[in-house]
Amino acid sequence: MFTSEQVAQFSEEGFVLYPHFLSDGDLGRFHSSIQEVTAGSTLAEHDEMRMEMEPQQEPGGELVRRLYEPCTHYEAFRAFSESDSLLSFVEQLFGPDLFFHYSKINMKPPGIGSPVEWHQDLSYYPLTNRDSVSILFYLDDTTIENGCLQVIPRKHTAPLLDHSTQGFFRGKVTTKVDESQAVPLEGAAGTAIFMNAMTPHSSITNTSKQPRRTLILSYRAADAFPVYTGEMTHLTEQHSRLVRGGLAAKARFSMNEFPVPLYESRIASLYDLQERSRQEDAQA
Ligand SMILES: O=C(O)CCC(=O)C(=O)O
Repeated sequence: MFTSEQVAQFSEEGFVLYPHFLSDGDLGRFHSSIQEVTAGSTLAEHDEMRMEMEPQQEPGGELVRRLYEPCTHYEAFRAFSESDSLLSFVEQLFGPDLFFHYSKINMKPPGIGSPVEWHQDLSYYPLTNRDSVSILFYLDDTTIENGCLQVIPRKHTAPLLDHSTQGFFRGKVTTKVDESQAVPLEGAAGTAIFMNAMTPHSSITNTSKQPRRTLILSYRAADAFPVYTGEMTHLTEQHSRLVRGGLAAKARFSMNEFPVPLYESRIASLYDLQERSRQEDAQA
């Protein structure tokens, strides 16, 4: 369980890092499941509903960028996402009534792994309040060199940073980010990072020879309801489900207004949207 200092850190800083959250057994099960699910997939031939490949490789290349929704599709991950031990941590942050929201595995393979630009998760799926957490579980030893998460503390209670240009959502912060405030979060395999969905974060390309796989799960308080169901945004709701406690009879509002993500066109993922946005920046 979290100590009271850790709960206070989450509330004040917008994140808390918890070493050795996963056991060696958890890591072994997750690594085997990933191996099984990705075996035989190539850039030219893979299941687009279940995974996204690194685009900068030969058609026969096997480097996977992301696995979509492991906690819905694969038993080892689903069981973990609904486990009492994990949900008890989330309950310490948001109370007894909890929704699972979504999951993914970002693979960041050695030498190529795509960067993730500065963004706040709630910009993708506005909710009636900020009681939403993204939990990153490092599945490999993770350092600055292989692209650890970096966060900007104490921004999760401020208004959302701008993620748009010309009225359209770009999936990344579009104003200047003061990177001198960034905190890199290195950790051994098994480390968990609990991050408020309003905390700005990013990670750089993996230029090292070491993999950097990260399992990401998102949960929210049952009374944090989606406020916008436009194209793309409603997709983040597809797998949401009550995992602890009861349904909320009232939506709780903690903000008077919040920007909604208006998409210029359909996108495959955050990576795809951020890449398009980088190309537009380069042309400007
Ligand atoms: O993989 C990472 O380093 C960060 C991932 C992330 O922020 C996201 O997928 O929304």
